[in-house]
Amino acid sequence: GKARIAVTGLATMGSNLARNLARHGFKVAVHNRTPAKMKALLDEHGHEGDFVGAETLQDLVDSLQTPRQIIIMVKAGGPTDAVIDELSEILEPGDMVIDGGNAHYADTRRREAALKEKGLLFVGAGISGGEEGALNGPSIMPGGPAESYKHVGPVFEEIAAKVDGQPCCVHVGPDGAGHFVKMVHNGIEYADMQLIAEAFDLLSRVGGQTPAEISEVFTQWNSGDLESYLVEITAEVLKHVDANGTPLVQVIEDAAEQKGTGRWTVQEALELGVPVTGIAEAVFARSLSGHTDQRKAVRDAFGASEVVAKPDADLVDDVRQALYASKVVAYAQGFDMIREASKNYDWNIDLGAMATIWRGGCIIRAQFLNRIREAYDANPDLASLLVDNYFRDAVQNAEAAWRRVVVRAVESGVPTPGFVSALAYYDGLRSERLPAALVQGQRDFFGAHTYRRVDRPGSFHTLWSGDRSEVEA
Ligand code: NBP
Repeated sequence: GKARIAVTGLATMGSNLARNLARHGFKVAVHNRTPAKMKALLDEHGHEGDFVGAETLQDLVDSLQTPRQIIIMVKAGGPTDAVIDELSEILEPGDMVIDGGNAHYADTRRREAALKEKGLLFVGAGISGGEEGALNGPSIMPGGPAESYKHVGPVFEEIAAKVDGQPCCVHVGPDGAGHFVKMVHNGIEYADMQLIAEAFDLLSRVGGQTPAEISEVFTQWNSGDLESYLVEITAEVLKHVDANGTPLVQVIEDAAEQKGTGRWTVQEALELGVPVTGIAEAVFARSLSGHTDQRKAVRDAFGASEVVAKPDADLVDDVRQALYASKVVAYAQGFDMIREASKNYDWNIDLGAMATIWRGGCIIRAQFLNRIREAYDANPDLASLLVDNYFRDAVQNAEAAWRRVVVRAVESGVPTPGFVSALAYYDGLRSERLPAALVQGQRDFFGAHTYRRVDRPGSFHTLWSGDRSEVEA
């Protein structure tokens, strides 16, 4: 018989996804621009399931049941467009193209609209979990028309990670919703990693602990509120020594790279006007780390900062609480961003469902996401994750420790932009009055931008260069 589904693009992600499909009993047609990769997949893994090798896209299309479902797993950007263009020439109305790559959601919107014209269904699916996830169960965030999910949803739910028996896959919303949510997922991942790195830096430089000792701390934290994949792998990385017996973390170049989804998240947040300070600080911290010449110039000019270790009995637990509170803020900001985009594009995204499908398969998988799901399930209109009872109590309990840690960091010269900005965000939201009032006054002074008053309705302007009386604008 014909194949149930197809994968084109058989680099790491595509071949692992195809194997995952085959292992779950789906007959899967496979294709790669360079056929050697397709043949290698069949040679090495053909025994794992029912594969059909296709030399050309036309062969691939011919090998499928109708309506056809073809997953594209090629490099994002131009290569994805090239494959979509070619497919749209040979597919028939009702067929479905699924882009499982890391596309920008705006590209997904454009592609969906273009394929709709041709009677084709287009699904932009965010797939998280790297190569391991693709093979053993990723978190899948499919967008596209609701109708498309009827066909591809059951397949995706079958191959996705499962937590408590629930698949880490749900229809996110129309057109670019899936890729948008995947993008924010990656942004949150940046923030979470940065906060963990700051915790390590404090325990190392203020606490005077060795990487092996800090590894133990993270292992302990992993059995509490902070239990997560990222905390778990942090402990693994920290305890690893290289062939010379040196802790690996001490010999890895301290310049962090990025592929761009964190930057996209911040760019989109700026457009939407959502303060995702945790993600922004994480992206900028990576940029700063990469400016090695500039770092050296400033170290030469000022001398390298000397941090004197001053451990105290409370440091480890204070850092744990600061990490937790900062993490709540970073996730609150990320979910705010999804909510704003959902309103903006009419996506109607269920925030609790997003937390649910991130519990397994993906990089930010964590116990914590159960609490987020409960929060949004109890009240889908939460003004902020921070006001949910559980998180309010958690942040309130952590607040004193959080402030102590920020003070320690600032006094000792260990940069903690994630902890500091998260606290500033929290304090900003809590302030009865913000100095934004003064900013409005300044704007009115130099640009007659007007201001509103707290005591009566309307817009006002002070005649700053005249007699400084107030006029209604
Ligand atoms: P790559 O992103 O490295 O892409 C390599 C694949 O793209 C190969 O199959 C290659 O074919 C194909 N390709 C290229 Br390049 N240009 C093409 C063109 N013009 N026409 C047709 N095919 C073309 O693969 P990957 O790392 O497996 O990632 C696949 C997708 O999944 C990407 O969008 C990526 O961002 C996303 N993703 C990756 C990860 C991860 O952990 N790596 C995680 C989540 C998502 P060839 O063999 O003929 O050169």
